[in-house]
Amino acid sequence: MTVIDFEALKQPDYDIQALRAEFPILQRRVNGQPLVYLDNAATSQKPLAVIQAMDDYYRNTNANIHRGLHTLSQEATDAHEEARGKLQKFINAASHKEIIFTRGATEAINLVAQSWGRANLKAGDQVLVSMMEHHANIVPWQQLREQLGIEIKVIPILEDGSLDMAVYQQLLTEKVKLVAITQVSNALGSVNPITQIIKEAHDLGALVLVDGAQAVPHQTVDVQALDADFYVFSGHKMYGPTGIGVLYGKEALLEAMPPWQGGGDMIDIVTFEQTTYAGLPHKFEAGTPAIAEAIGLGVAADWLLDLGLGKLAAWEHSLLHYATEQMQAELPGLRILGEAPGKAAVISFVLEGAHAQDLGLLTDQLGVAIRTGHHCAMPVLHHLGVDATARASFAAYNTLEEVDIFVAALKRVREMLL
Ligand code: C6P
Repeated sequence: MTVIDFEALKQPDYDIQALRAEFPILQRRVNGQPLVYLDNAATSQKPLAVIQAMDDYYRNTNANIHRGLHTLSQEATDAHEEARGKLQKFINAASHKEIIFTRGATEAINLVAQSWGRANLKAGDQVLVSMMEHHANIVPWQQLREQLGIEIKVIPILEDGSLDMAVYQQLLTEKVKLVAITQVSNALGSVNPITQIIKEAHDLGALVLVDGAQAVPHQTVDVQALDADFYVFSGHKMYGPTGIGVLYGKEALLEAMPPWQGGGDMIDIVTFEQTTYAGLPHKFEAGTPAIAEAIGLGVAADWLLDLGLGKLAAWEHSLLHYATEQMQAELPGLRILGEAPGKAAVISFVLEGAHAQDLGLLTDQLGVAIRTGHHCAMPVLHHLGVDATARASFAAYNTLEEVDIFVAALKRVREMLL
């Protein structure tokens, strides 16, 4: 078991009360109790910087982009493209052309499946996914399987929830054209050795799509250092707004891919006979985009970089270790799913005799927000023999006191239910 340094646990390396003050929602009460928000893997709360940037955009700039010469349209276009530059910096992409705005990680994966997949895969080609994927990184490949007759192979996990790298290496044959894999599991917290995964796939000529939805809020991501071919994430899990996310793709790959959706903004010239398309990144951004959301996400990316992801992650790990220890000490019949070394600050658990749904409902009565259910990762839960878990997931603004409230709430609920 992990040895805990309680001195190191006491304080994060930043002023957490000042940080909490940046999140208005943390002041509210839920069911008469102060809110303890531990559902950060589902969506994080938003700091004032993000809220104010979006409010300011609608108050002072709102216009459609790329369409008008008038001042507001110019300003909105500039702000939208500036946001793209911030996201480029956030993941260290080589060019702004490699940052495609999407509605989120889900849409980004669907884009790759339908554009790159349809253009490059044929019957019998294999896509490797892992047992711990979110449905967003399973279903689009199944749809492609129906359309093209490709095969999907699944990399299993070990008992502690880490990826079975030995089987990965066996599955990695020349039939594999794409490895589509999550960097961090939302259901188990496992952190996959993504650099090694990418290198080994590339050695055999396969491309790699990384689902970074649960990684970007908690660790620095450098897509060039990773050598990822595609990297996807959602804004709302990294302190940004909903409705916006990013598909990163290497420029040469994106350049060669056909557009996915057709419409305004993604074209060069349209006639009834023929249409030519805009260059990157606009080729993949049909229709009026989520302008305020892109601006908000740009601010969130800068906000995270300014704070320092390393410091935030160190504190989240302290919370993870403290919560794990407290839960193990206080809750007989506890089973934590996912205990891979170096896991992210996510605790998925079941309590003997208490249904996950009841845990979620009753802790909510005590002001504590956790997620219950299958977490859109049904295959891995079924593999581990459960239909549902309760899940607490931590963010930079959570405190040790909140962990205590959470564990006390679980204790009370357990007593009520048993
Ligand atoms: N996981 C959770 O509670 P969207 O919905 O497109 O923003 O993100 C989808 C997604 C993709 N991959 C991973 C690893 C994810 O965790 C998620 C979203 C949330 O765990 C909502 S189901």
